[in-house]
Amino acid sequence: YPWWFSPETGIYCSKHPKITLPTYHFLDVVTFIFSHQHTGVSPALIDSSSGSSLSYSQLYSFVKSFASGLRQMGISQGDVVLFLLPNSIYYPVVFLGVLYAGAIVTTMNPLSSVGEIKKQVGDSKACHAFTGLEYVGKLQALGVPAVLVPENAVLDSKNEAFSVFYKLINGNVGLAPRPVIRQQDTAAIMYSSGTTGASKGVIITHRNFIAAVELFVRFEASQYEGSSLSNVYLDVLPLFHIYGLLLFVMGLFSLGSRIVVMKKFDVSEVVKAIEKYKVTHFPVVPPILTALTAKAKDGLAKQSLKSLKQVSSGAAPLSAKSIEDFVRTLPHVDLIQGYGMTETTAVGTRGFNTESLKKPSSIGLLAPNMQAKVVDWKTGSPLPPTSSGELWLRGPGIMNGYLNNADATMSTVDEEGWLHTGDIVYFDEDGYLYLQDRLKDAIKYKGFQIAPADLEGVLINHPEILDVAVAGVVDKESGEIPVAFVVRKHGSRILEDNVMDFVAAQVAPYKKVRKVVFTDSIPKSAAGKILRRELRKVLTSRL
Ligand code: 4UW
Repeated sequence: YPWWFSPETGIYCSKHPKITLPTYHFLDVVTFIFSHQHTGVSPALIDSSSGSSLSYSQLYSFVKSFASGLRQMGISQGDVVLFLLPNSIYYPVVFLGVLYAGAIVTTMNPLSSVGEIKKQVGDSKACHAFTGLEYVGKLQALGVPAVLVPENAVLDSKNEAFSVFYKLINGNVGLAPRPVIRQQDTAAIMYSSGTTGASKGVIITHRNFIAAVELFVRFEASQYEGSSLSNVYLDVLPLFHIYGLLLFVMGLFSLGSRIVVMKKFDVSEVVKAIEKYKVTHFPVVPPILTALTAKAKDGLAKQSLKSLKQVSSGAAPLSAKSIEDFVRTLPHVDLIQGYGMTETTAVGTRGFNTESLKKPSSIGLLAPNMQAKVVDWKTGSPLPPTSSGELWLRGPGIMNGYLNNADATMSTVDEEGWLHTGDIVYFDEDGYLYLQDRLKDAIKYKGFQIAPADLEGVLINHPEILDVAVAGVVDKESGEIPVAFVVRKHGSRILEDNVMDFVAAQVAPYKKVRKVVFTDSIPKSAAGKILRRELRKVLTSRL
């Protein structure tokens, strides 16, 4: 066997050299990030539509002032603050400001429904919120006090509605004492459904974020020649999700790279932004990659993408056809894949621009300091390279458990510290990983997580539905779509549209049920657990 696999223990270690992580007990991720890079007039963040920007020194000073202001406002260490915010150049300011004040951020999609927000506020015990003008009504309905964050630096500076925000970023840094923050303290509560059940709060500590910045973002940059100062990244990924958050709110600032922030994905706007800001790096999810490839087939658009050096894709499977198409259309751009989870603080695997370019369908090599096992999910025995099984991960990115849910924590992270990912993978003979299937319930719609149990919880409240199950089915455009299997109550005549509208009124748009199958019974195990793989099989054969 190769040196990175031990047949005695069944443990795979990373092929990368081990990295020393900071061991100081008292260290927060904000101090860590800015200990690498924090001054200078070069832009840290640029708003793609208006071109307005924040320099590194502005960013650092705003973050410090914000933190101090928050404490004067009465937000204390350990308080939880909800982010119902779209992407903007101020998102990182507010996020890092809250963490620097010793408080905790819980993020969510700003398009979430009032019901979904209520649930998360209740579970996370958020006492304050940051939001945009478009979304504040939903928080008012719930009585959660909110500070409005501007979206357009130029237009909004004169708007009274943002006066608290402007006071916070331009306040006096020294007024409130700095809290003492330890690496082990909670920094964020991100929501994910994990392997089964409804979405749960993933507890991420300062130590998790520091490790992730170091092992994922800084390590990757160290593998390339030249300075990361000249790299320009385009951010269309949502900052409320771990993938975008780790890169664009944390890791890249420690490298001094430039980030162009786009509020919402639009392929023509993307092409324009890449040309205008000479973007070099573009992290995406598969549907964005496909759209970019299609656009680049037009020679003019392709010309505009000259500056692009690397596209990295993750969060959902990339089809062989998408890869082939991309490589043929944009041969000058390196395509790599990465893999991570909310529960691993995005640390997992990444491809590199060397030999991995010859393996574009691989999700890359195990990150430094991480260990893995590939486990036969029927027998529980660990498997050697080239055999597929469930991926288990262990290392410094692994979450500090699920909030208020000891059972889910115990069934996800075992007593030896292995996180059972619910993904089916194998290692090839060179140590590259390939993701083959998902053992868990989660549905990935355009890279967004949807917990079937969340939708089932909504549907079962329909007065004419007796029983229900939700499963994902492959979809060409979005990767996967949620399908509801519905058992109607006796005498009910509800139709597909009634069911879909019922859900749509209660969930964020990306979570909508997109197909309904009426059935007489839901296949369940003896213990009453829904057999989702069975359902998926039924559906595949029906279509
Ligand atoms: N191919 C197929 C992939 C892949 C994948 C993830 O929403 P979460 O919790 O988290 C994410 C994180 C994505 C990510 C992190 C760091 C990174 O470098 C990167 O690379 C570009 C991406 O999506 O969902 C976790 C689940 O999403 C699936 C997989 O099932 C995983 O358990 N997933 N990456 N490249 N599927």
